[in-house]
Amino acid sequence: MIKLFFHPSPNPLKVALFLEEAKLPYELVVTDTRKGDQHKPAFLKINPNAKTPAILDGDIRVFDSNAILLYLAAKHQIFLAADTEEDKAETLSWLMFVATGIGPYSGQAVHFNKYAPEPIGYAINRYDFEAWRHWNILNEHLASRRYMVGNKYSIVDMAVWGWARVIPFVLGGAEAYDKLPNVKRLLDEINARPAAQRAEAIKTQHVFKTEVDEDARKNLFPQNERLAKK
Ligand SMILES: N[C@@H](CCC(=O)N[C@@H](CS)C(=O)NCC(=O)O)C(=O)O
Repeated sequence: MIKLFFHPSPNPLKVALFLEEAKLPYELVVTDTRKGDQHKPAFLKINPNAKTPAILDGDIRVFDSNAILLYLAAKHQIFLAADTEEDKAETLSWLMFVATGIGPYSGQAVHFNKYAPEPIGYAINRYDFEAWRHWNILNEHLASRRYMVGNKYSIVDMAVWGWARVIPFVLGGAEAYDKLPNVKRLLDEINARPAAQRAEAIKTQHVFKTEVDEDARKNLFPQNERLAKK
């Protein structure tokens, strides 16, 4: 059975959504990043990058959320919008766009707005600007199509969903959805799916640390150690 190493954050939720949609049996392994589970040697063998999500599929380990989506979709031939060469190219392009743009810029926007030890105007402006720029590109893309690729609900929509759920947290409040109506339409459609509701409910069925206290900051932001030594 697949083991899913999970924390209720945007990237792991994409994979939980896929597994729920595909009705693949899986065992959830709580990987509480606020408690430092991502740095444990046993987990680093599964994901040397010390982040969630990761999966074990038998003896095969896969890490990085969009790699997991592609691996599972290809293996089970499900939720791949890849009927044509053009759709395959679009699928890869948008999956990489989410992995290298939407995720990191949204994550850094949150970091500098909410978690940096001191406010740094330049960084706040840069990441807010880039996060908005990436989300606006998705909004524009979705203006003329129901789904991200090929008129089909696919892993690309699941990848977008993981982050679209937290847009208010990333872009400064729920009003951000008013400026991204096409992204919001896709989000609402996926949120209405029972699989999305089951994926969201995982956090209520397991215990995860909720406070970002000093210990959690040490686990999540190890770079701060270097500041302390200066
Ligand atoms: N590129 C990775 C990024 C994974 C990532 O940043 N995961 C976050 C949760 S969304 C995490 O585990 N953070 C804990 C940490 O940075 O220590 C992916 O898409 O899976």
